[in-house]
Amino acid sequence: MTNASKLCFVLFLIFSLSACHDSSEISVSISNDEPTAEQAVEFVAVAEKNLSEVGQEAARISWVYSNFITEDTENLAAMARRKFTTIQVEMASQAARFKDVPNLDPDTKRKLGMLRSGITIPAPRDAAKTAEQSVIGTKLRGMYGKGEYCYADGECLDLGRLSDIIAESRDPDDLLEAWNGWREVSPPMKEMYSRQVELANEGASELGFSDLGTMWRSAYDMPPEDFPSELDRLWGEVKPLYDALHCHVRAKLGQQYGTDLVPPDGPIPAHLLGNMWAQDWSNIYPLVAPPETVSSYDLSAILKDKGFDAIDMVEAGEAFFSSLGFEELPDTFWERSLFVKPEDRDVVCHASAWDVDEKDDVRIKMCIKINAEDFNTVHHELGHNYYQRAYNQQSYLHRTSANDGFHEAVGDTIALSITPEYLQKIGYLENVPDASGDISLLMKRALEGIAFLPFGLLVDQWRWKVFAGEAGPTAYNDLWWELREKYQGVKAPNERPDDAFDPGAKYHVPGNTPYTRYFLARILQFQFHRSLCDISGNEGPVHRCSIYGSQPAGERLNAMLEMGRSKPWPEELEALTGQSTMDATAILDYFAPLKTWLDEQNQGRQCGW
Ligand code: X8Z
Ligand code: ZN
Repeated sequence: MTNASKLCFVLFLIFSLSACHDSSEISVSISNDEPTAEQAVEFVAVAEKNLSEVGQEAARISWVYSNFITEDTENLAAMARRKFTTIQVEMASQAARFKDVPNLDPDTKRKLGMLRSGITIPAPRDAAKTAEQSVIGTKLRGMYGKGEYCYADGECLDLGRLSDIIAESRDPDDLLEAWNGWREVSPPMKEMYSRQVELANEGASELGFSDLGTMWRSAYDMPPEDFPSELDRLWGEVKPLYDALHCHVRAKLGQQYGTDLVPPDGPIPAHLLGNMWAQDWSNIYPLVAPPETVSSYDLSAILKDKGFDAIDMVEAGEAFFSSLGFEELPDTFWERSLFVKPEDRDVVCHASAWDVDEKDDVRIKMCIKINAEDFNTVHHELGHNYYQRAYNQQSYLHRTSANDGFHEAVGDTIALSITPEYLQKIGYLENVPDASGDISLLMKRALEGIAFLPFGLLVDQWRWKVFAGEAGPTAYNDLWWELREKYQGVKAPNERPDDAFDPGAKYHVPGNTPYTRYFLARILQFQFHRSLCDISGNEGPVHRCSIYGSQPAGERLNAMLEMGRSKPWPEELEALTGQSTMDATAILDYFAPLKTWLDEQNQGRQCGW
């Protein structure tokens, strides 16, 4: 199973299993003699067939649970998760038997590796422990989905409404209450989370990995011990740009809120950056914007003025992919997706994309708000769906992305093409801003993409240390803030309570979704964009390029998407970009004019924290 390489779009897969399979039915009979290469091929085929069947049932159960969180659906989801994990672990253990068989063909060898290491949350083979782990995993997800904070006047707000306050309010007290309020959801998760870590580590160890972190790092077509230095290399390349943005933003926040609250030489309090996790700063654009140019525009306002609803937003996304030559989404996508938060029940609102039948029953699940941020997220989710449909001819283990960062990067690549020229072409904008508006445009993009980079990195830096046993439950929160300060230069706005479990207030921690993929995606999306712009014949600056309507770009993108995971990711990257390594120069070149502007602004300021 390739869960480690799949993503929140297939989080559901770890939830279920059809009741009609038990591990004896899916084993290939092997004698006690040394297994042969032929048996390995046969084993992989049977494992793929069964995991695929089971996965499809899994998808349906998890879909219902995520769209309708009740005691009963939670129970069903936990049962399904237990059965599915059991099969995954069984397949992984059997795969280990074949790994040193002589004369294995490279593809089978690679698939055996995927079976062995591709479980996002392995369980110990002890049935009671598997059951315990499944209940914990399901409960944690539900606790996050149902989370809300009740104000003294009795009004209770969910994450969406609390996030609106963080995005819009400029009153530090209101910001602080919303920020703290959401973090009351997670302390009850801490004990369960730590037990989950114990169990998953035991499962990883039974499969031959030192801990779950090593298992996660094994999914990148390179030795797991080399992966962290690859991340350090990329982070080292982009850090100067992040530091310049941080310095400017901190100075502007100091002007807005006063230097008592925002000291000019220290980390920025995390509640002032316009996002619940300070991972995307676009909502504070008005506070940090370059002096207004006549040519600036506000996409959120445009969408609202045009009277857009959630479906209009998704249709706009589909139209973009259609312009590249991708087939329209099937009717079932429109019938079965969740676009709007239901009033009458608890759902998991965190946006996700689903591939229920591994063919064309693709869907998104999202509580869409009419603003620019969600316009981007719609494109992000659709990127997953188009990828899923493109690789549906591949065999089961190859029906995922080249590495998990690729899956996250596709829709984000398309979102870079939402330029003023594009908005004018489709009738959203009357006049295209001249070049004097470029710094504004780049600032908006940087508040989203550059601000995200250290957060994208640190979530798993935290988890890897936790999985490695370097921090136990009493040290979880301190380690979290140590890393947030180290990488992001942000700090908790107040002393954290003893029972705080702030990592649990981020979806991917209770949801157990690996996070490094989003860091990789930020690097890759600019590499993809640069290449697709070249292919589309763009001659201007890359930040003004939109590949909208370019069939050659669409064909080249599709050629990579269709490959799924059939080749090591460097080969697939090369097929699209001509480069076989992840390369931060694309993102740095894209933002070069902004970097020059930021350096000018920062003259005389003390940067760093
Ligand atoms: O979780 C997501 C997507 C679904 S795969 C909405 N993202 C990360 C997050 O929200 O934290 C996209 C950006 C990073
Ligand atoms: Zn995603």
